[in-house]
Amino acid sequence: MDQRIGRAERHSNETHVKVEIKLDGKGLAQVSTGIGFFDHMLTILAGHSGFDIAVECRGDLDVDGHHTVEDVGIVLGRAFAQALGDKRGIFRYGTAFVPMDESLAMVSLDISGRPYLHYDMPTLVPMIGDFDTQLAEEFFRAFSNQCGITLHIRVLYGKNAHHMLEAVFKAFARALKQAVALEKNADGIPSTKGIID
Ligand SMILES: [Mn+2]
Repeated sequence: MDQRIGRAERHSNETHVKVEIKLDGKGLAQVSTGIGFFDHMLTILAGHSGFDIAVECRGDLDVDGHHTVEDVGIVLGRAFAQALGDKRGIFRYGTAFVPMDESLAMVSLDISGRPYLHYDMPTLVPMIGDFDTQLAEEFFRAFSNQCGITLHIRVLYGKNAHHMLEAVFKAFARALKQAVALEKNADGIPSTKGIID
């Protein structure tokens, strides 16, 4: 089987983003977005999915982090879709509950071809370091829109915002890992329609 690798870049007046993702990797991350906590989350995404992820973003952080986080989600989603190709042989669904200390996150997703985001999160403190906590939702929406995944995210409970978002990114990584895994003896498209697009 060909290597499942995706590459995408996007240049606008607000950001310059370059992404490479290798699904059957070692969980290696090479990320640089200019936002420390966001780099931490992308590193976690790589480490817990087993994907090798390289992200380079130069964004207009003099405005705020919004364009940077959203546009990384867009480009990562495009690269992920490219790496998946026609989705032949994949498990398609993934669900993970991940605790982090007092917090518990659940992510359930379907690589369905249909973008959808359900995001249910307690109110968080506004900032973690220089990361605006509202932007996590923007990241997941952008990713889901670009690669056509149905994505349900919920933090069941928690107190510390860093723990809650970290649990979400870990659960997202674990769920994605399950969903892209190749099923034994399955080389078809995992849909009774015969396509996922
Ligand atoms: Mn942490």
